[in-house]
Amino acid sequence: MSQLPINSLLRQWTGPLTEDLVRAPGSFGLGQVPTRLKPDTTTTMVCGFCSTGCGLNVHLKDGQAVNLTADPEYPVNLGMACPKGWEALTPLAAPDRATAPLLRNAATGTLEPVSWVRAMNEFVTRFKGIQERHGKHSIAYLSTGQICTEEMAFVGSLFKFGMGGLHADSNTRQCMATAHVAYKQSFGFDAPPYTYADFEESDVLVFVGANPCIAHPIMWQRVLRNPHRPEIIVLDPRRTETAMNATLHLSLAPKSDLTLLYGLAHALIARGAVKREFVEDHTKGFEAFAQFVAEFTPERACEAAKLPREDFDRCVELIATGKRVSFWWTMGVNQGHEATRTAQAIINLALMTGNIGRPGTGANSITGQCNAMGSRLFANATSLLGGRDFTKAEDRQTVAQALGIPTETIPAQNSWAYDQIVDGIESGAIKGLWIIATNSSHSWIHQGRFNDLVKKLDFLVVQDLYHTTDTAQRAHLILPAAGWGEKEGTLINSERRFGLVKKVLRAPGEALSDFAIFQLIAAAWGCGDMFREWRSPEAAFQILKRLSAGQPCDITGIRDYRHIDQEGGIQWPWAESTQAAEGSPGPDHRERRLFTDGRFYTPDGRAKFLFDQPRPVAEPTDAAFPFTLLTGRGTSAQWHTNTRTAKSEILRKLYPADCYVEIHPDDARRLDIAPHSQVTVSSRRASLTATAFVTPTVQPGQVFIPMHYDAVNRLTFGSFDPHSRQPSYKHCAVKISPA
Ligand SMILES: Nc1nc2c(c(=O)[nH]1)N[C@H]1C(S)=C(S)[C@@H](COP(=O)(O)OP(=O)(O)OC[C@H]3O[C@@H](n4cnc5c(=O)[nH]c(N)nc54)[C@H](O)[C@@H]3O)O[C@H]1N2
Ligand SMILES: Nc1nc2c(c(=O)[nH]1)N[C@H]1C(S)=C(S)[C@@H](COP(=O)(O)OP(=O)(O)OC[C@H]3O[C@@H](n4cnc5c(=O)[nH]c(N)nc54)[C@H](O)[C@@H]3O)O[C@H]1N2
Ligand code: SF4
Ligand SMILES: [Mo]
Repeated sequence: MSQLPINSLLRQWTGPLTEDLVRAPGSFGLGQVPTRLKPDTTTTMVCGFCSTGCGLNVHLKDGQAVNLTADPEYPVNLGMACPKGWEALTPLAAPDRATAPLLRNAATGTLEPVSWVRAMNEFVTRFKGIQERHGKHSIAYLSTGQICTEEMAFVGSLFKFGMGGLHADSNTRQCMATAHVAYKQSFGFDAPPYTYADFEESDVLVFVGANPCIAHPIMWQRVLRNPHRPEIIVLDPRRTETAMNATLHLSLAPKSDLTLLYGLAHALIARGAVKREFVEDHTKGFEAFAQFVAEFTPERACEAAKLPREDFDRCVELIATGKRVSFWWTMGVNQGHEATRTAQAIINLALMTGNIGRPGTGANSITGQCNAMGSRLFANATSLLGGRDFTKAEDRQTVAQALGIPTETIPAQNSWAYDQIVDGIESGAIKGLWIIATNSSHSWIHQGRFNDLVKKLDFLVVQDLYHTTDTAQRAHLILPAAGWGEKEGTLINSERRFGLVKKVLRAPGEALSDFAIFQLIAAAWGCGDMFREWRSPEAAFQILKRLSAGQPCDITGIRDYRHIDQEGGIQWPWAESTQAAEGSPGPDHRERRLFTDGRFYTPDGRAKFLFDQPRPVAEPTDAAFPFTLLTGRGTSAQWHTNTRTAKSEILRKLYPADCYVEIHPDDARRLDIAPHSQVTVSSRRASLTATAFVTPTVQPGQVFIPMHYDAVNRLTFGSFDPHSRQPSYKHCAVKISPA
């Protein structure tokens, strides 16, 4: 077993952290931890890019991965993988991997390699110093939906219970905060109800602000396996790859979703398409909702969304007559100024038509990062471990008991959200920041402001695979992390399935798994005792089980990692009582959906209809900035800020090297912009140069730039949904001209 015997290490740890201690065989790892696997074998693990969670067979030679193939048995991907999955091992071998801690030399300004002992001493002295000068809550961290669940829970617990911190958030805020809040308010818990089989069992699929052909290609493959000749409706301003494959594309005006969805509800009510029995037995607030949408006539909806009436009517007809209608949404919804209510407008449609809890139905938010779901439930950042609430005394007590720590160590206050932490840097409230597995300097909205503000920090620590990321280059201290495939743990995919990541490669140099880094920090900070039980990821998994007990995400019935392995992943919930009654999930319980009994997680068991008046966008277009800038995923070969995908020669061949902007032919003609010429795109904040891609996939008056090119967030405008505080990445005003 690749256990890290922190116990024995902590026993020895009476004085300062020494080099010998760090290097003691089998202590913190330092790349020496052997894999648990036989040296020449093939093993299955889940992909570490997107939330689909495909099973990959990794082939080892002499204990090191040499190749991988898509697993034909895994219930998620059934033998398929997208280019990123096929190339997943390549980015690990990149020459710019951080192989030792790097500390900025105050005199020369350069980053220089130091020992782990020096790095830890620096980490502790600087952060503690800041806390002493400015208060405990003057340090914060920003983490990720891209490390293992055990690691997220560890850092969240370490920071809040061990280091006395309060403000912690992650890039899940940029991505899934809206779905999290929408589900919690409507269903009583953050619970995406579906299983991937629903893609195959629907007769009508409605995709809102989602482009699965590019962003979730293997989910799209599952749609293609649907034998019911389904109707596919796509609501997206752009004629995306997904929209091109739809049977009905509603090319709505950007951010007109809420009015359009209320209009659809209005028309469905008028048509008598409401499933009265379901609504009466299992929901609350429908009458008020029906009254509210009375004024959202089809005429009003079509005018706001700039849609032909026939298309609107056809959409109503398909939803009304479909027997199994599923609704799917992604970032076109979550990243908006009224995102939570928009997500709930989708939930309302599913509830009122009784399309939930049955095969092929559901109000289904697709997650983004490989472990966005883990982050939502177990990160201990903005909600307390196990999907609980920091502000509830009872929840704090339960968690304290499960962890064997004093209840008083758990803050009774919620953390600031990402944008509030950034504002905190500006106001001087936040002086120290620790960034883990996210590249904020590229991905945060209105990037220029963020990058100016981080200069104000007394201490910035970045924990990443690479020392070259935009954010790492600004750090005072870089902690070199092992990546997917170099460590163990679980990821939770979009359909709530726990999957396993295994150590199939040795991390380069002195890079350590995030888990081992958190162990080191716990020990160096002087709170190692509190984390004695966190001696390995699998030991931490047993803690997570305890933390889930009695919650909707109860996983007490999952025995251990081997159990997850044997079952091809296990979806939550899987309680001990279920395991006792049913035996292991097996083929009968491989694909499970929630709410089959019509009971939701609210106190009265009813789902709620929630709604609000639509609001104008924060930065409308005008004469000076007449174009709407849309942003999102560009190709299936690019991952976010491209720190990983750009390392593969194969993937690099599958996307344009330089930033490009999609412009409608009418606009290009009017502005004298030739295809493939250079254009300047400016917002009130900054400008960038991009290659013009003249294409009718965008409507006149709109331009689209993929988020993978770092300049894009120089343009975006920092506005946020008031409920989820998720950034509105998909709307700001720009102008374009030939460069
Ligand atoms: N290849 C690849 N795959 C990925 C990722 C990646 O970086 N690369 N990232 C992963 C992550 S973390 C995420 S969150 C997902 C994102 O997955 P998606 O959300 O599917 O991808 P996006 O391209 O961000 O946005 C989807 C669509 O929203 C549309 N949109 C913009 N404004 C509006 C609007 O006002 N209304 C509506 N209805 N639609 C609008 C855009 O035109 C775009 O086509 O992808 C995941 N998968
Ligand atoms: N304009 C615009 N901006 C957007 C979006 C958009 O649609 N439009 N989408 C937003 C969304 S949905 C998301 S999710 C964010 C994503 O934004 P980011 O999270 O900033 O993007 P990534 O490139 O995935 O950054 C992850 C970082 O973690 C590192 N890393 C990978 N694995 C590990 C690991 O195991 N341990 C450690 N320590 N580090 C690791 C990688 O090298 C990389 O630097 O971008 C957001 N930004
Ligand atoms: S679809 Fe997502 S999980 Fe599957 S191989 Fe591609 S990136 Fe990996
Ligand atoms: Mo995301």
